[in-house]
Amino acid sequence: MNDSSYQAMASSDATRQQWQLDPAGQLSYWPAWLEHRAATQYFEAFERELAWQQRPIILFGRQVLQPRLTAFYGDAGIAYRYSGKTLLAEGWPAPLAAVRDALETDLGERFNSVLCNLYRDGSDGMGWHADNEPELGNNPLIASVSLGSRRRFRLKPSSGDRRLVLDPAHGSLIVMAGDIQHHWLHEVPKTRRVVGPRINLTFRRIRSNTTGRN
Ligand SMILES: O=C(O)CCC(=O)C(=O)O
Ligand SMILES: [Mn+2]
Repeated sequence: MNDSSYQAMASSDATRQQWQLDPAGQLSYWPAWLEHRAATQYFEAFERELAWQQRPIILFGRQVLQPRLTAFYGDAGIAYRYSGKTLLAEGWPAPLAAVRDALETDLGERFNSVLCNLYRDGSDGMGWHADNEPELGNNPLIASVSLGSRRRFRLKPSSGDRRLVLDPAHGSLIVMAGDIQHHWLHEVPKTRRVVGPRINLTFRRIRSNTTGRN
């Protein structure tokens, strides 16, 4: 991680780096969570098989298309609401279920849904936001798997101009946990660099109760 001089690393070993963030929240990064060959096979399967769509969102009161493709999967009946739309999950394609199972084993957490993003090139991106939809509960644990080209992943405190910067590797895993979504925003900025496609999978647990209770 660049630009982290102000931010002490809580621990680091051969497989994982971990930060206890100030003001709050935990960030962990496994640079090689998946073996390179397995990561490439997953990338190819997901690029080919997932039901990618460019969806409309409301931005500053106007409807525009998201600058990336997305797909949503999960346990049948799980609903995810954003920007006035509801996506309904209809089950898990086998390779996505395999990644979910490996995450559940490694992290000791359960995930009932995954939001998939395909950044086709440098003109695709995702603006500053927090994963704070009420149906995720108060302090969600988000497991984010990156495949394909490296893109910048930046975090900043909700107030202030500091930045934490990661360039998540092919087959890497980022976990955001604790109260990070209350205090930090994250983004994948667009870039003028020539970059190939990147797939990111954010595994989440949506609570059936959508009033914000855990
Ligand atoms: O592509 C990424 O690394 C981030 C994706 C993300 O923040 C999200 O899906 O909410
Ligand atoms: Mn996010």
